[in-house]
Amino acid sequence: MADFIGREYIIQIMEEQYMSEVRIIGAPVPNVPWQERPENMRTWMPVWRYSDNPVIGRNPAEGVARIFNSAVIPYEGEFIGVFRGEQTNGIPYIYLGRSGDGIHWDFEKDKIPFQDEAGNDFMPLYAYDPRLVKVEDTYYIIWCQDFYGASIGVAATQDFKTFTRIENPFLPFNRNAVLFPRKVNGKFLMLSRPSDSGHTPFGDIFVSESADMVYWGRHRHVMGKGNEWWQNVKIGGGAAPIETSEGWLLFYHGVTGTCNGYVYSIGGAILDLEEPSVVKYRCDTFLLTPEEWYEERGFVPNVTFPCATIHDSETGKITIYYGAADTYVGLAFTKVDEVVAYIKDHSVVTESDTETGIR
Ligand code: BMA
Repeated sequence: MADFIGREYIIQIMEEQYMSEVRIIGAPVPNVPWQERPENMRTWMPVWRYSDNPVIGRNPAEGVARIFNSAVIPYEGEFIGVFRGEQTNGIPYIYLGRSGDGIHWDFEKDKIPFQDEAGNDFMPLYAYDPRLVKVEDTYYIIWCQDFYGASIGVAATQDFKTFTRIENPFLPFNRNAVLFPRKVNGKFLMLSRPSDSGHTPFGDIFVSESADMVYWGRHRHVMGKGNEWWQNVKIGGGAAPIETSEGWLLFYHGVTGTCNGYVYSIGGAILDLEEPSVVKYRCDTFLLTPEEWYEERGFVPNVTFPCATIHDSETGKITIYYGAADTYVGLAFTKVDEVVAYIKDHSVVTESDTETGIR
């Protein structure tokens, strides 16, 4: 409760100081990777790409053919990340990477060595699409793995040396789990996307809560696939939600189907701070869709898949890390006030977005 009053107070101070500007609530990250919006940008979107994309190319490490759909976080003044590395045998695994600037990355040679709580090796058969979120003093890695079918795996670390697997939060089939970066009303919150055993042709985002990261319940529907064509097949959580004075800013992926397969775009929504199953605003246009060669051409063409952001509360700068064409990692940039204004201007919410999501 003290924490909550503290936050209200911080938001109030921020609003007084910056009037109606939208503020990120969180730590400053003055070295957030950044490039200003290009003057000759051909779209009217509030998100623009890094001119030197992709930042991670093919064959980035020994035995790893491609790195994509990966998550990064500030750490000890620099950056650290968990990377989906597609090994040369085709099986995806998670590798640790470090970077001084958030753009150039060095990867550890070996997969992250997960152990169980007794200290025994406890490696998943495969692991993909990791997210990395700090809650209080612990870093959590959340990914998709086999649990008699595609499901969610979780591990905790405090030093990035030992990584302890904790109980799988949900039954199969499930993917795209994303932890919130702080407890809400004293509970951990996790988004997930229940699915099936294949390349699921459906899927809505739900939120579940837990007092201890082991037992999960109070499941609520957050939002379904949209009526808009770019997200009319399925959606899935992307980067960990960013706390702002307007609500939780969520970058997620939306999928449409074509005669040549799925197309993955990046969308944006703002969830209520205290009851995140309620969608306050949801952008009816994509924020970024495959357009560049590294998004359109690769192992799976036409995929932009956000898994993390780095953001600076002082300046409102947000850097989005996204997988491109299941082959590369790209960066895209936005400012919190610009992207929130755009989402609000283009917001279309349905009844299932705005209800608390229990039936
Ligand atoms: C999804 C996941 C993602 C991948 C996407 C496009 O089902 O497997 O890892 O980026 O398909 O292939």
